[in-house]
Order: sequence, then C-alpha cells, then structure tokens
Amino acid sequence: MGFSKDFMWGAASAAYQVEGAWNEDGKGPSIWDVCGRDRNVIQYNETGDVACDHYHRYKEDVAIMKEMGLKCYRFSISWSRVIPNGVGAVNEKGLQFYSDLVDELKANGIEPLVSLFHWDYPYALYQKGGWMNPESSDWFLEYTKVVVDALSDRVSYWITMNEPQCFIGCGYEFGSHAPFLQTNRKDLITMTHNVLLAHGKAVKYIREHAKTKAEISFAPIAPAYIPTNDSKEAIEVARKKTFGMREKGFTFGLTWWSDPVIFGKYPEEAYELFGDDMPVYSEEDMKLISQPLDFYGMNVYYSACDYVDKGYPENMWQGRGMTGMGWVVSPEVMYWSSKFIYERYGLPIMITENGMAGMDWIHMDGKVHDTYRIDFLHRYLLEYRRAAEEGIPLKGYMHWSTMDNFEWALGYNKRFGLVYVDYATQERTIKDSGYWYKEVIETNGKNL
Ligand code: GCO
Repeated sequence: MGFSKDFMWGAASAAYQVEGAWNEDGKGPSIWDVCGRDRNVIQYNETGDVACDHYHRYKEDVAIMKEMGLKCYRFSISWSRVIPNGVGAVNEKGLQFYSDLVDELKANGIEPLVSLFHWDYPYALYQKGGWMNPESSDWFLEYTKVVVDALSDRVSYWITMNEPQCFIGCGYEFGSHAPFLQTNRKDLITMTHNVLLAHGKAVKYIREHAKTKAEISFAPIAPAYIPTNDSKEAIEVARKKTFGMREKGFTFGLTWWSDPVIFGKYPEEAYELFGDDMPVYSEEDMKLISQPLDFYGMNVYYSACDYVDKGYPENMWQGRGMTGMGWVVSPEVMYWSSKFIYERYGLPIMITENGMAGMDWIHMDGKVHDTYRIDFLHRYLLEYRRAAEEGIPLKGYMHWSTMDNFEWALGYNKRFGLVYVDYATQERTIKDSGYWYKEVIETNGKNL
C-alpha cells in the first residue's frame, strides 16, 4: 500500500511572494508592502512589487503547472487586494483576479486549494492595532465572507491561515518578518487568542455557507523531533519534546496553536509558564476556536531540535547536509511528524509545504539540473510514503514551491521552485525536479 488513489499531488505559493502588481487595479497596501520598504530589513532592500509578475502571467503559470502534471495548486489570497482597507469596500477587480485564476485552474484540471491568509496583513488594519484589536477576528470573518461567497462554488479546499507561528512569532516576537517588531509576552498571547478566534470564525462560516462541500484546515509549521534510536523510550522522548512548550520562542510551539484548535484548550504547560499572562476567555470562545477540521495541514521542512548556546544544535553535526536555507536535510521528519500528529490529533495529514532552497541557475544547455532537489524530494517522499504504509491517512503533498519567488526577508536568492524564474525577463524554465515530480505524480509515487 502506498499513496491513496485520490492522493492530492500539488505545489504551493503565496500571494505576496509571487503576484507583484502591488499597487495595481485598486489593491491596498499590506504590511509587507509598507513595513519592510527601504529599511534594510529585507535582503538588498528587495520587495514583492513585481515578484514573479504572476498577477499578469497567471495563464502562462497555470499552463506550466499543467505541463508538470500538478493535480492541485495551493495559493493564497491577498486580503488587501480584495478589500483594500481590510474592511469595508470590496475591490471587485482584485476579487475578479482570483475568480479568473480559479477558472483557469479548473479548465486545466487543477484543483484549487485556497489559503485565506499567508501573512500579507492589510496595512490599514495594522494601523488600527492589527491582531491586538479586539475586533480583529471579526475583520477576518468579514474578509472570509467576501472570498467564500465569491469562490466557494468552485473551491472546496480551504486553509484559513498559514503558519501562525511565523506571522506572530517572526513578525512580533523575533522581529524578522513584517511588521518587524519585538513585543512583550502578554501582547503575543493576546494576539494569539485573536488569531485563533479569527481562524474559528472563518471555519464556521466556510462550513455553514460554502456552496460546495468544504474541506478545511489551517497550516501550522509542524516539525517533529526525530527519535535518537528505535527504542520505545527514545520515541516517547521525541514525542514529548515535539509537543512540549518552551518559554522563549513559545509562539513557535506546535501545541500552542494546535491544542486550542483541535482540543479547545491551551496546553497545561502554558499555564505553568505564563500564569496570569494567559488569556481570559469564555467557553464560547474555545468552542468557536475548535470548530471541527477535515484534515491537518502542515508545513514540514526539517526536524525540530534543541538549540544550545555554543556548538551544534542536536539535529546538526559537523558536515551535515543542509539546504540553501541552512536547514538540515532530515527526511525522517516526514514520517515522524505525520505519525506523531496523527496519533495526537486524529486527523488525516496533508503536507501543505515541503521543499528546499538551492543554488539554481540556468546551465549552458538552457536547463536547470537541480539533482540535489530531486534527491531531497525523493528521500522526503519515501519517508512520507512510509507513514502511508503504516496506515496513517495522508491526503496530499504540496511542494514548496511551484516557482522561485520572494523568500520574505531573505529576498530572491533563495530559490525554492520546481520552476526557475529569471527575474530580469520573467522567463520561466521547468527545472529537472519539475519533470521528475511529474513522473512521481503520474505513477502516484510508485516510482520512488
Ligand atoms: C514558510 C512560508 C513560505 C516560505 C517557505 C520557505 O514556511 O515560511 O509558508 O512562505 O516561503 O516556507 O521558507
């Protein structure tokens, strides 16, 4: 037994990373448009102003996806393209873009999987306090309504939010992503609660109002610790660490986000660590937050590890293979994350992101020979299949990324795509890995 017959093979992107057209056709600014600009917080002061110009080239891009045999495409909607001020007047042209994209995908036999929010928060709402504002979850609900009413006749797969760990953790705890702030613990906790409420309200709305049967999840980062040996004890140690909490960097916790969403309560450990800083909420809140989901979408790139002051973190050693991000090549994480998370939360698993940044360029023969990405993918997919063989229900795999794009504060040099993008000409070239992935899809992973 390998991947199921209806396994969803796809690739992913996010609006700000690929679309460009940052101020066209009535789009309002997002925090990524404004907060990083000219401040030397983004590599070489690069921006997503043009990115892959996907806004204008989506037809060509869908044709390329079809050529690679993708069955699904996961993409996100830019909130401020659809509602320029975050709330209030709808920008019909912006909404039309996504409607056209969905039509184009459907016409090419590619299933759309929509992420409502992948970090490009409307700047106008940020000015009103953003996720600190008690109204913030209603703003998200209002936006969700607009998108779901317009697209749910053709879209059935929904991700409410991508990596809350990152947009709260990197955005407000570590200050490495827009809006590049480092705020206090109490505020981080307040924002978490509002984000969770927004997620819950969105799930409820989609469930009750979608025009086709909806399948809904969110997409946290979910890296497991890999057991140091095969013993039962080692597996329990790894499981415990995977679901444990730490004080600094708590916004990156897995249970911090997933326990409320799935169990309707914050982890016990959080109360021990944070005491009075924990949110005061009603039962009603937790009921909203823990609306039933259809699968657990997770972004998995490398194994979790404990960091130490000096020397290597535990998943690293001298000379260990790593990707262009400095992330260790640790394929077993696909198996252990799927297993641990399925056992804890009981939902079918979908890898909503996985991939690697490489040093890609066009070779003299005009092609991109990214053998390392093929090897990476091969190893990771084998470990993912191992989970399927043990009976863990796996729904799909969305490779990150469809094409090279803007890697947030690291700019354009981190190339994650199955498709190479020449940013000067906007020419696209399918990499060897893109053709290799096509064969994986065609054989449903039997050729691995
Ligand atoms: C994330 C985001 C993506 C990134 C990708 C590579 O996980 O950070 O969801 O937008 O580009 O993961 O870092």
